[in-house]
Amino acid sequence: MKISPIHLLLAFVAAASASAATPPPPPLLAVLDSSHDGALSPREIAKSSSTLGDLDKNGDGMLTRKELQPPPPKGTTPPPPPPGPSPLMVALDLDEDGIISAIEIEDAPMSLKMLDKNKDGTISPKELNPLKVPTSAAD
Ligand SMILES: [Ca+2]
Ligand SMILES: [Ca+2]
Ligand SMILES: [Ca+2]
Repeated sequence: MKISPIHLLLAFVAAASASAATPPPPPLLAVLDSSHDGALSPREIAKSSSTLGDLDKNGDGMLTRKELQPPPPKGTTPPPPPPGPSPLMVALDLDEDGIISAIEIEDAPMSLKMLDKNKDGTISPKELNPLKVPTSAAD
């Protein structure tokens, strides 16, 4: 296939902007990580059910995509959708329907603990982004 200069330019701009600015944290993490250290502590995991419950604006007991991803402030362009669901969403959305139901909210602490691969009780940034962590094949 033929690659036109404009495609190269677009790729360059995308790469440049990706490296220049750190992307905003995934909404779910931003909500659950009340200490803003990028990791979920045992306490943050334990209260995840009530934290998620607070997001349920219309009180129907479940979190829809709209409630999970609040609209950006006026005057700003919405960020492009992430390439895939965040590991947090994957962990919480047990039936993969894109909605966190009442049962899934209730099970949130248990679901989150599944992400704690090294069982130290804290979900580290690495554990939240397993795709970005290179596997140590050299070991
Ligand atoms: Ca935290
Ligand atoms: Ca669901
Ligand atoms: Ca951990």
